[in-house]
Amino acid sequence: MNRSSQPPVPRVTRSAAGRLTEPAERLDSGPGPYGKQRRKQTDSALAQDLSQMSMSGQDTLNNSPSASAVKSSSRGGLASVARLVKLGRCKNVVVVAGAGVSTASGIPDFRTPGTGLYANLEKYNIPYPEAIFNIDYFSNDPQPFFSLAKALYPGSHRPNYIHYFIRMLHNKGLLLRVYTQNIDGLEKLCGIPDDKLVEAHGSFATAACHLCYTAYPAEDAKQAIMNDKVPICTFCAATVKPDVVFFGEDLPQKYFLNTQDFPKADLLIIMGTSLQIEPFASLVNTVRSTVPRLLLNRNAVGPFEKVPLRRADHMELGDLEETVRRFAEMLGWNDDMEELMRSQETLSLPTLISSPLSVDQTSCQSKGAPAGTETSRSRAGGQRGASSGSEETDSETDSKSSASSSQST
Ligand code: CNA
Repeated sequence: MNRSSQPPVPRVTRSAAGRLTEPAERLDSGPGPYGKQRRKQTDSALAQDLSQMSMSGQDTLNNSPSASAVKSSSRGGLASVARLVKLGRCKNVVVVAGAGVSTASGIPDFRTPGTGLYANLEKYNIPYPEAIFNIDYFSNDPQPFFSLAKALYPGSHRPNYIHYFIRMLHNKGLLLRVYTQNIDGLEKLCGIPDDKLVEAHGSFATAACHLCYTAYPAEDAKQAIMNDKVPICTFCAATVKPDVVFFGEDLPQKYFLNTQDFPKADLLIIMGTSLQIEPFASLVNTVRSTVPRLLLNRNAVGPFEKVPLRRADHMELGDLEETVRRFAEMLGWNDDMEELMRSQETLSLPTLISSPLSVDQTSCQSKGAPAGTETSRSRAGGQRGASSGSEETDSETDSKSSASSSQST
């Protein structure tokens, strides 16, 4: 494909640290993928990050950041935010969601010790956790990702209370947008309309050749993957992949709504995410400093690991579903939630896979251009630039986000 003829489009890629392309280095760094040396690097990177971000004269490094942050967590923060909502002060709520939102639906997250996918890698036979979303690794061996895809494909899981709470924010006219890193489609399934939803890491709703990007019927890709077959592009014979965004691939154009939404937000709710993946980790810093940020998670993450918290920051640590139920109660939404869930759960939920394209089942849609692919993508190692105007952080597994004004590869 001749990329130079394409008009410049802004790009942000899902983080793909240099280290991701060097699994050997990871494996060398200790006994197994999470060896001691690597752990140490992480801690020092985090410490450096914290020292760079800390306010002058304030020592953030004397204590473990998480422990300190927990101490400074505003007890009653949930009630304070509920009060603001009830006073009508939060009418443009932005939600940032991660895998912890769906654990109550029976889908494991990545990083929870014991149950997270990263703790169960033997199932996927991969050398290091992020290989499962590494496009080069996929190119050589798609099976690990396809095994995971079989578990995540929409259809076998139902939205839970937390998804419906986000939907209720919409029903109440308060939701500006939900930015989810999840690929399970449960936000859509619980009835959050498309225009309120940014599935930043893509979804299984469409599929395309991972090499030439030619669209492929999503239902056919699903059938193949569920039957342990590899869907093949008949145009170039490479492997077809659901349009889930891998490391180094561009996020959907819809993601750029964040540049309008975050400055406009009057409440940011961050739920069920470790904020380890860029650009999300930095995105939460792009609301105005006076805007309340509410973290609902099992543990402190991202900027909430740093003390002191912003004055408008609140976090409520614990089981997410339990916390969200309490939040709904404080808001006086119990009855509405019950009714919404009852009405939705009795509906037969629609399928999330788009209808097969009208082409031969085994062939790609057309020769040449990647028609119909929602996500324009680049390979790892493409041009990197500044993230979307936010503070930059460096995380253990993932590198900075990148945006550029032109296609570069
Ligand atoms: P992560 O790194 O696994 O972090 C999840 C966070 O949620 C952790 O901080 C957990 O402590 C917290 N958490 C999990 N369960 C609960 C609970 N019941 N109550 C409170 N807190 C809880 O996942 P992220 O979303 O931060 O990472 C982004 C990745 C994960 C995205 O690229 C996703 O594609 C990917 N992922 C998605 C799914 C899904 O679609 N359901 C599942 C697994 C991984």
